[in-house]
Amino acid sequence: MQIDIVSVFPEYFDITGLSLLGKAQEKGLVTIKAYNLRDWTHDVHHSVDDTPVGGGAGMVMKPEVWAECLDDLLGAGGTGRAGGQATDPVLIFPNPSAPLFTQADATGLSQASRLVFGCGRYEGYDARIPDYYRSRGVDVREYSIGDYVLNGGEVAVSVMLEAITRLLPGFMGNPDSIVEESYTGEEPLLEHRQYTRPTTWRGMTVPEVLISGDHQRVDRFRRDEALERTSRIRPDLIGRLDCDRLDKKDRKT
Ligand code: 6GU
Repeated sequence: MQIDIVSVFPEYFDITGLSLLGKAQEKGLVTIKAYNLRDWTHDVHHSVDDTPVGGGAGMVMKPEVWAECLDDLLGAGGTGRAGGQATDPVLIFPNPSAPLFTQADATGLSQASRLVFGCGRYEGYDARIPDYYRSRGVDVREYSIGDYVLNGGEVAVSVMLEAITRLLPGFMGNPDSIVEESYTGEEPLLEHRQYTRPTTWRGMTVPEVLISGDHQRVDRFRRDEALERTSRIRPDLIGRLDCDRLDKKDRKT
């Protein structure tokens, strides 16, 4: 997978060289490049923003600079290839006013061969930028990562990047960690709580069923806990549960 990121603070993405994502790049699973949007400006001030048409506070990112940059990265007509690189780019803009980015989106995007992220700063970017590339047949997505406000898209892109790349085949040391989660991805339940040894610590014991060796009872206990915790902590997720997937014992809880 090839990932290009455009930002006025490309240094933000130096962190992608660390940890598991750094290893994945060494292994050749993914290539990440961060570009400075200001490299596509022509004026002495390298300006990327202007005041909002219609009035209001703050600044809005200009469409011309973004388009020069994205035409270069995506290939001039919008869709296509850049320098014979991977095809089928998905263009992603973080935007606090967009639909929420979910595990299902991460799973879908982990199948793409090329992602291009455009980080907006200030009050946002001109709405015609995503509209233009969409009209040229590019798969354009806009996502928010949660109901709070950040100063710009960089941290949101880091979050999406991590959620997507950890799903790449070969990324995880132990692929089972993803298999178990993809189940929770399909069925949006919070995970059961985890314990390790010692089974008694400072007078606190782990639930007895977990040391029983009875795998059926362990599975039942964990599923009950997942359902109970989800209804209490995230009742909004319970609403999204597929009733056909609940078994008779689930209904009793
Ligand atoms: Cl994607 N961008 C910004 N600036 N703030 C956010 C966000 C994105 N998602 C939540 N808050």
